[in-house]
Amino acid sequence: FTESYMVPQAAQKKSALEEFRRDVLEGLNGSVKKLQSKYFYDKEGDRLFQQIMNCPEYYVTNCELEIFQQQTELLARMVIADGSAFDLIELGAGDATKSQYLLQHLINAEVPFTYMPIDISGNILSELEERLSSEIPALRVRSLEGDYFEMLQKAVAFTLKRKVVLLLGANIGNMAPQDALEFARRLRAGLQPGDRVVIGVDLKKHPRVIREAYDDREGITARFNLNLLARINRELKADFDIAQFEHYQHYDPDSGACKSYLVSLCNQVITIGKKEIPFAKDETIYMEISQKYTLNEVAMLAADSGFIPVSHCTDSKGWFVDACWVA
Ligand code: AVJ
Repeated sequence: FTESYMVPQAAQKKSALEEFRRDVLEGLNGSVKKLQSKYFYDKEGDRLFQQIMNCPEYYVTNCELEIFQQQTELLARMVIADGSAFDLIELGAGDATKSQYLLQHLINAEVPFTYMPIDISGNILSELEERLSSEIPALRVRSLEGDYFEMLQKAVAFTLKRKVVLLLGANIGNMAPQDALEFARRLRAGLQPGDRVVIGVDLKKHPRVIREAYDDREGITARFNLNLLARINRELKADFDIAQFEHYQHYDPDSGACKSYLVSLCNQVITIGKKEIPFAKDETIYMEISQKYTLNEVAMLAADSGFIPVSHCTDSKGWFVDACWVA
């Protein structure tokens, strides 16, 4: 039942490394230094993110998990809509822990559909395929490894049915609001009227709760951020002294921007391959945004990108929302 579309591995690895190098050098050469959070997830980064999800302060995953465990029926109704035939595409499926509740529910209800998980990690996809074929053997799976939009295009070309796109895990939060809007517009452009999106968004709440979720007492989030420097050292032949950088977290309740930085603890010059990058004491590297929204702002994002918000479910604390939009 399982088919995959994958790019030959060696070619893919080389160009990925070149792109990594370009992005890192470009990000560190500007007047304001920054790195891209999509590069957090190497093997060690995956492991540290697992640990973050187990931190008492990091509520995000548990909130959305609660929604998928306790409001599966409602989610299923979002997907089934008018009952017309559909296929289910998940952007950034990862290990699909949350969506698996929905998949199982739909299979139990004998709803016919193909599940198309899209992820940039081929490793994660093969593990997912294996697990799903043993845990939900009746599920048709067609996984797609690569960039969201490239693979979305492929997924859309595979099927004439109505499309339902899952974008869970507050992944949209890793884009600044303007980028999120552009992303949502591009997503809309790849869909037809009647297609749907189910999108997970972390909501504004007490600012301390948010800041502490990204600044846990055990320092795992700090290690998660610093790990990107270690990855740059290893993969791009650089010489960051990890002990000379410190994690700093900021949450601005007005804008809803939760941002993480690394701060240089001294004047230092870092070498990346043949390039030198000077850091002043107290200079920062902007690492990641985890943008928070109100329910109203989520509805506005839908409208501004050409979707109609149809329904949503929040967890029992009202901290997280899975919203359903129709194209
Ligand atoms: C994977 C985007 C959901 O922003 O909450 C967690 C990543 N970074 N702690 C988030 C993250 C630091 C996470 N998402």
